[in-house]
Amino acid sequence: MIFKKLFKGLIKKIVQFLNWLFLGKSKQKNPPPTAPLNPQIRTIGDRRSGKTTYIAALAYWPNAKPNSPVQTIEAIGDNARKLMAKAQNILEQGEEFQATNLQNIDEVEDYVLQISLKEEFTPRFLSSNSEPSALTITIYCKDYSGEFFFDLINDPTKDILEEYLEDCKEADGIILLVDGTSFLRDRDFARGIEEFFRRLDQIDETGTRKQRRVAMVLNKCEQPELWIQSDQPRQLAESRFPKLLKALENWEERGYIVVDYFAASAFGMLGSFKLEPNVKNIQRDNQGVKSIIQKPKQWRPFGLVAPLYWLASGHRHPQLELDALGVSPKGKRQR
Ligand SMILES: Nc1nc2c(ncn2[C@@H]2O[C@H](COP(=O)(O)OP(=O)(O)OP(=O)(O)O)[C@@H](O)[C@H]2O)c(=O)[nH]1
Ligand SMILES: [Mg+2]
Repeated sequence: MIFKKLFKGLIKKIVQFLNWLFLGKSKQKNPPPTAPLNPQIRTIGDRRSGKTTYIAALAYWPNAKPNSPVQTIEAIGDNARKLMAKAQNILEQGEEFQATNLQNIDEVEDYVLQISLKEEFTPRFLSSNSEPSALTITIYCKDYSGEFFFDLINDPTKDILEEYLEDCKEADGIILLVDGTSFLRDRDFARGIEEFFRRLDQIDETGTRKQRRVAMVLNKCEQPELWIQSDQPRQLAESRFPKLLKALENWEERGYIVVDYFAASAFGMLGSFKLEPNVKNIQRDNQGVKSIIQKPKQWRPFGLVAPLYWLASGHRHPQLELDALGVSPKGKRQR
């Protein structure tokens, strides 16, 4: 018994040490963060891309794996707690959220979430001292209506868009959430993102510029055609949304944004060896797929934290992404 405990303790220390060592040295696209880990984030994306569900699933964080790098996700304040309750009362009952309305910017829901990583998964360069210590990231996140993005594409002169764009000016990071099955909309999305950054750039010109991080998140990656490539999010984005990717990378080349790619599913997979999507698809068209959870008791989202970690720190967290992916339906070990 005592040996078993000692052995477990030793293994934990080794994992801690390796993470501390290697997470600090993993290949990174961006320089280390200088800002505190409390970014202002806006979620944009087409109607039905899954923005509200994504934030709700994060706030609720059901059935976390015991070996996940994430210790806890805490919903802070009334808004986030109400959303968490909705995740329980709506999503977990096998229903879906109503579409979010385009409204006056002051009425847009603003959620605060506190994400804590376990000490052994906190990279050395983010520890405040030389000892490993647990990391907490506080996210301030606004859930825009997809109508905002739709109008940027189809009705860009609408007055209310200017309010939203002014509000985006405050953002440190942007989640561009894309329903991975809606690839027929690639051209439209590229136009929308072009319009978005062109106008944001004009607004920025009048004040101080900041280089924002943009996480393009391919959502609904439990769908088999996406799941098989979800360990390579950039390639997935390039093969499905080449025009959107090019538009993003053009802005990146101009030094205006830093972009990176992620794969996620708010509903996740079922099973532990032979995995299958934990969803019932209720509608499919060129706008993407509408689904509900198939087995709510086994609801476990994947890939939701990795983009937020990157937005906050500027570094990818390999284990948060591994945690997301596990084993593919083909039994292929990911990454
Ligand atoms: N398959 C699948 N469906 C999802 C996922 N996340 C959300 N959905 C479904 O996608 C549809 C739209 O979800 P919402 O969260 O309301 O999307 P939204 O982007 O907030 O939509 P708007 O408020 O209209 O902009 C619903 O049918 C959800 O149940 C996911 O990870 N996988
Ligand atoms: Mg919504």
